Amino acid sequence: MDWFDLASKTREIVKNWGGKVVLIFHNDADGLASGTLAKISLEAMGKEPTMYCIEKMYPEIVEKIHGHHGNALFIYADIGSGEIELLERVNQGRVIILDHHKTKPPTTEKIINLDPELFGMNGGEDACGATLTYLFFKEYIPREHIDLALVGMQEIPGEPRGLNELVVKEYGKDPKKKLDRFGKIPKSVSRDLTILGSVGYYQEGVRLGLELAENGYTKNIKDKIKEFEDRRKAVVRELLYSLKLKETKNVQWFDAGDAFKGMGTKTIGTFCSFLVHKNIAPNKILLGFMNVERKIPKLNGVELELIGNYSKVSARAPDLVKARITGGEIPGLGQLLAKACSDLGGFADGHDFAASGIIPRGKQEALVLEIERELGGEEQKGLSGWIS
Ligand SMILES: [Mn+2]
Repeated sequence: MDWFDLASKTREIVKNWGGKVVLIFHNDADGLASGTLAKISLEAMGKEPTMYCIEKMYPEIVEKIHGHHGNALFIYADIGSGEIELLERVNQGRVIILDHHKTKPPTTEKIINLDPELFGMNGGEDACGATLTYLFFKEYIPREHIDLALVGMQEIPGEPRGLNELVVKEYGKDPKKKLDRFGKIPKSVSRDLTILGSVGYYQEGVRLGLELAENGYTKNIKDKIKEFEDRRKAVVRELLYSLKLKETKNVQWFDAGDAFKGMGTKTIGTFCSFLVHKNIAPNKILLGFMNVERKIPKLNGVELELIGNYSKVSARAPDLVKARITGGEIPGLGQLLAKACSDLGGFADGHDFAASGIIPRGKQEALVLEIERELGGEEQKGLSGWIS
């Protein structure tokens, strides 16, 4: 069955659903665009979705959402497709996934996975979450909100391809020009949504992001974007000034602790992406850690809080590490981190040159050792013997 056939069959399930509907979406620009498109559409269908905006698929959080809402219809937008097994374990209702990350086919018909990866497309190139959500709900979406798909696809580099290209054709105007509803080009709107949802995650940023995506800019939204970004930049300046990288044979790392407190965990990734182009060792994997806050920001759902204390880790590959990965000498960072994090009771995903994960707090140095072990079967020296 092709994507559009499954989408229209699945749309019938949503239309005819008599019970509760729960909408779970990611907190980056594509996630907020996807969440908004789904919310508008469900409301147009006469449904009132209970909404959760999450940064990662924390098993304990996903479990709680499903435990609380039981036999509801759960719609995942721009998140979820990487955790099919977790969803199979916790789901007691129906699940529909509109996501484009690496995935696998579900083994139960209670879960419908519309990830383009399962339809011969490349999720990292041919579609974004907002495009999938737009195409899925199209008949319920006001014509002008097609711009949210253009905003969502900004996370994918290069010219639009596959389903994204299809939506751009349907938009019918120059996709690089200012959008009527926003008065800005898609890239700028995407940047602003990222600041609201990711930097402002713990400070009502998600609510403001949804408001921006649905209704456009207000003075308050513009002020908040500036305030969040100014604060983030101040923290970055402070960190750059005080930063000392610890080093082992293949890894260089630092722990930002609570420096980014009040901001979402994407901030550590953004900081590492910036640092990787600075004067650091070109031949060692860069790892940055930060503390994860326990409380998940509340929209209209139940209170959610992480049970454990966690650290977020971001991994980046400087030039010589990229060469080692490309040459097949060492595995990609996504693979490396996924193994190391899961061995320590956490989880991770990502690409060859950039990846991120979650580990129980206190295991930061253990993670460095785990990576060293994976990379070379170094004899165990203990961390102190490696720090230079
Ligand atoms: Mn996305």
